[in-house]
Formats: sequence, structure tokens, C-alpha cells
Amino acid sequence: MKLRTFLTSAVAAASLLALGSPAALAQTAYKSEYRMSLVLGTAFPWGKGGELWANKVRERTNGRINIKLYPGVSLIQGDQTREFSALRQGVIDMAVGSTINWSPQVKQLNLFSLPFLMPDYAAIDALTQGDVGKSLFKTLDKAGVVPLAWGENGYREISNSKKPIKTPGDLKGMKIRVVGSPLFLDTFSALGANPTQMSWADAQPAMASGAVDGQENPLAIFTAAKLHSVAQKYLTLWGYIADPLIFVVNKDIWNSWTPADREIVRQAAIEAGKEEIAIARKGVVEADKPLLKQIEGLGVTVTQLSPAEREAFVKATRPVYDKWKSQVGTDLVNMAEKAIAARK
Ligand code: X2X
Repeated sequence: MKLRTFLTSAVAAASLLALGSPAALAQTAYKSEYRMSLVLGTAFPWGKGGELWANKVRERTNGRINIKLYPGVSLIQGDQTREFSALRQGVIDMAVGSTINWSPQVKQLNLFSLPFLMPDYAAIDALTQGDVGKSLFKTLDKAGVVPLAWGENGYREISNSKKPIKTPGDLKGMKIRVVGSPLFLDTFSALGANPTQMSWADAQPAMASGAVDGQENPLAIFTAAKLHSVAQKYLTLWGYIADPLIFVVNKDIWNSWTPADREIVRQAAIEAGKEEIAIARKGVVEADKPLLKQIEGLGVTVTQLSPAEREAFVKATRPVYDKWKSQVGTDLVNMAEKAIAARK
């Protein structure tokens, strides 16, 4: 519709012919709806982040950019590891996506999945808000998408249906559902577990039927997805990795917007990202960690590791860290290690 309106404008058509520029045409061809891909919906911090972004953009562009949310990665039939390729190809217009799900296509994003790289939230911030974050945005830009802002899924704590996990030995032979990159297979194999890759959509029935014993995900997902009701009775806080989220737009879509609208979309993503991170950390950054009490209230045994107990997991996964350091990129990992050591 917009395209036809434009073409009937004699002045514009004349200048288009004069310029012979497809970009000039593209810039006016706004779609009536833009499709935002998300793994999780608005019951989760992740989906709320997407909703905050979409609402700000719709309001500030007076509806010129109208975004619809597609949670459950429904635009790609639930296969979250295909999200990045689909974004690049234009099957998806924009997304709030996890570094884990995009890491099969962008190997540098495995950085955040290196076991025990980031000891605390300040370490995550030191990476995403510093030079490492900038370097990764350059990589994403080269890979064909427009990265705008960081959000957060969270520290991925491990749960299972069998027993409290206190030592790597407790994981021996346990069937653990993992997602995404082969790095996860290496980490859980090093711990003696039996990892199996599957999508989030397949994971919940697999836990319910006992096809898998355990999984790892942030606490906000544990509660919102009610994982205690699919036999996840034991939860161990080990903080081994955390996956940031990234707000991105497909390059052709980005180029089709006016510079002023691009700026609105970017600013809205930055604000939504900040708000989403606060939501994702709610309940676990307060001194009394109310989310843990809530989870215990569901009949779940929550295990907190002493520093020495945690160190045993660090040691057992160190060969995986070393192996993957070169695959992620030695310079990038060195930069990350330095940024973490210098964090406030
Ligand atoms: O599949 C998962 O575990 C989830 C929802 O956390 C991601 O998409 C990375």
C-alpha cells in the first residue's frame, strides 16, 4: 500500500528515476507489521523485554513501526538454533535473542558459555557494557544483522529430578537437557553427565516424561515455567554461565527506515534492555534473595555450594574452557578475562 502511494507521487517518482536508487524506494516501503522473534513470551523477563521494546517503538513512531511478538520462536517452528539464520535471511524482521541460540552461527558468542568465566553480575556487565560488547556487536554487524542493545536471560542454575547436586560426581550418568552449541555437550560430558540437545519446546515434555533427568536455566524461567511440576525437585546454584540477550534488527529492514526512525528504534532497545535486565535480576540480587524462598516454597530443595564445592566444578570443566578458548577466539577471551579482573 505504502509502496503504491509512493509510486503514484509524481515528484518522488521523478526523483527516484533521476537517482536510479533502489535505496530511496526501499526507505519509504514500511511494512504494516514487523515480526519480532522471541523464545519466551511475556510471562518471562525475556518476553517482557521484547514487549517493552515494541511498545516504546510503536508509541514513539506513532505506529509507523508496528511490531508483533512471536514467542516460542514460532516463525521458525520452535527451532531456536535457526533463529540467527532466519534473521539474516529476513524470515524474521527483529529479535531479542540469546547468545546461546545464536552461537552455532556466531562462534564468538560462545564466550558467555565458557564455564565459570563470569563469577558475578558485575562480570557480566563488564563484558556487555565494555569493549567486549562493542567487539561482539562489530562481529554481529559483519554477520549481517544490526545489533542495538543488551538484555539478559540470566545465570543458568542446574535442576534435576533425582537428588541434590553438590559434587561433579552427583551428575554422573544424569541425563541433562542442553541447548545450542556443542560447548554444552563438552561441559556436561566433562562433568560425567549424559547431555542431550533439544529445543526448549521439547525440553518440558522430556522432563515431564522422565526422558531427561535435569536441565539448566535461569531461576526466573524455573518459576514462570513451573519446572517443579515437571519433576524438577532439586536445584543447585552454581552460577556456571549466564546468557545475555541481544536486541537486533534485520539489515534490510533497518535500511528501509528513515534515520530518525532508526534512532527511535535504537534508543527504545537500549531502554528496554536496561529495564529487562532489572526484571531478570529481580529476586536474586537482593540480600535475602526472595526468589529462592519462593522456589523452596514450591517443595524444591535448593542447594547452595560453598566456595570449595564450587571450585570442584570449576576444576572439572577447566579443560573445556581451555579447549573452547581458542574456538571462541583467544584475543576475545583474553580481553574478557582482563575486563572481568578489572571490574568494580
Ligand atoms: O532453551 C533454553 O534453555 C532457553 C529458553 O534458556 C534459551 O532459549 C537459551
